[in-house]
Amino acid sequence: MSKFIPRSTFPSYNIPLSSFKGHHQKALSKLGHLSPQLDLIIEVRDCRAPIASTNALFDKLLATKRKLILYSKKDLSILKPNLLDKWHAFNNETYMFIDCRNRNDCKRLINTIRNIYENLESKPPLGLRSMIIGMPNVGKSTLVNTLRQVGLENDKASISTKIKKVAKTGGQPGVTRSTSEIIRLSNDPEIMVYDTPGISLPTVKDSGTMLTLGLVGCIHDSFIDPVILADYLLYLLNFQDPSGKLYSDYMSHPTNDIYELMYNIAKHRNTLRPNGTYDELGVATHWINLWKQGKSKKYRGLFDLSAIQDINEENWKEINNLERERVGSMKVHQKLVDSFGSNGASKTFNRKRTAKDRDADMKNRMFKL
Ligand SMILES: Nc1nc2c(ncn2[C@@H]2O[C@H](COP(=O)(O)OP(=O)(O)OP(=O)(O)O)[C@@H](O)[C@H]2O)c(=O)[nH]1
Ligand SMILES: [Mg+2]
Repeated sequence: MSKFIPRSTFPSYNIPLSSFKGHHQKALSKLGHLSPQLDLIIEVRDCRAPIASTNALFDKLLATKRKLILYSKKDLSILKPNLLDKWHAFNNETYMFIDCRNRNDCKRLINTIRNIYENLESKPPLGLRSMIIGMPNVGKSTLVNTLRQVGLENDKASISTKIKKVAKTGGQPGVTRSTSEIIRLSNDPEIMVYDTPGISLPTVKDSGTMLTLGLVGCIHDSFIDPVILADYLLYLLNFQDPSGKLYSDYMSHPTNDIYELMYNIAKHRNTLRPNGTYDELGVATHWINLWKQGKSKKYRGLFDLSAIQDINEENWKEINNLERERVGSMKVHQKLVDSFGSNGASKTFNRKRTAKDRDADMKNRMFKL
């Protein structure tokens, strides 16, 4: 048998490149308005798509803020941490790898935020205010709930009452529709956070990026034809491992033909019709969901082509710069510049003191006297 050669390119299908909605625009404006009052921005990205789930609009809007980057869903990913070390060392950026549902990861994160607070030059009297931002469905609300559970668990005031989940979560993008009220994560020191709706890009750069976002659930299931998405998944898997081992449950040899794979999946699941046909959409969706939801440990994946190719820091920086340039020429960006200036609303790294802060300052001073 001749040696199997995986496809080196994927056809550029005519799929929509935008899933930008009214509530995304609204959330962006809210972000701009709240930004001067924030000490810390927590940006969540999906670590199965570290590049595609980065939203360059945030960089444009929050350029001057202190930022902590989180790569979520680490339990579903095979991304090598040393690749991120390599990329982020370039800009001296702080990042963490987390599972948003894992209490130990959230304890680590709360401690990191506490350290940031302790190292602030002038400590805000009303505690540290942060905001969790990111693309849709990356795990922001799940993170708020777990952080609250671990941040308040030893707190005397809340020890007798059950700490309830405050943010609604769900398997599809767009569960959170508006920016939350401020939520308390810890009392000593006071750490507060805003949960925000996931914000997409007005348009993504190419169909490959859109397909990657589809595979990690950042865009809604109904957006892309499941057979195209299933085929893109097969293309990426063959790229990572041309032996066919990643779908050896269904067939004994590797293939570039999604219909051959789907036929074998249907056969394996006993859903072939007597005439040899099968429900294409159903089988494609089943195949995608195995990976998207990480049905078992063997389905841990990585769906960003550049991350699979292990690109170096120079290339990563170039991709980011090109993306910032592309986003900078968009109408949505122009609107933000008109409202908040070219560096976003914040001219300072630290947050502005509000009337409430000044009031608290005054009380503290009087207390000392
Ligand atoms: N396996 C795994 N699942 C996660 C993780 N974080 C979140 N999830 C799941 O991902 C789904 C989306 O989580 P949400 O917290 O609703 O995501 P979100 O970012 O708030 O989404 P939007 O509000 O739509 O922007 C839920 O089904 C969570 O259970 C994680 O670290 N690992
Ligand atoms: Mg949410």
